[in-house]
Amino acid sequence: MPFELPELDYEYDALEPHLDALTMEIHHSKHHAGYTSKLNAAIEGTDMDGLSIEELLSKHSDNNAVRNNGGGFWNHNLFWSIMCPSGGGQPDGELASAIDEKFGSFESFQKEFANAAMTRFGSGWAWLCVDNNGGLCICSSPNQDNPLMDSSGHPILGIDVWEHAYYKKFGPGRGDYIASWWNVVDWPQVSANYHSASAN
Ligand code: MN3
Repeated sequence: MPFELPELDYEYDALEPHLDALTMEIHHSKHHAGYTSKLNAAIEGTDMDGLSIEELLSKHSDNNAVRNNGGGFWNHNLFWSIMCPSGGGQPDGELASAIDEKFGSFESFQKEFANAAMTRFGSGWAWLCVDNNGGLCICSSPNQDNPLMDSSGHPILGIDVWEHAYYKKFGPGRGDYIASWWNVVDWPQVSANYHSASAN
């Protein structure tokens, strides 16, 4: 079965005014669709056909087409799923406790995460991950790489800092984009990701 571009759970304009509809539409229907079809083309007829996306990323990231397009496929799947129109605020429950324990406070976590996103030179992503010891960690990756590729952690939250994610609305203002993006983060979904990643 080829990989399929996921439907969004909300309309392209649903994250306005924080993320603009045109960027959302192009990002999903062109960029994410492109990674998806190129991933399918890269594995069709090879012995990689039939592997899960996680298996492809952890075992076949030495294949550049799989690395770039499989990474793009997985990363954007996460990205859409951790945003929602009623997002923002702060997490609660065990994720909130884990953030406080690791980073001191939610504000300190936000600062460190935004710094990882700001200092990623060129195109890439910043991540909040569950590491191999079950703790939280922040990191960033170039291009469409992610921590599944070197098995260093499992992302539960990620922000796309490619210019295609923000340039139409924010121009070169990556910091303004990051500040706006916090308003659409779906913390209940991030908490669910935290629990499933911690259970592994
Ligand atoms: Mn993108």
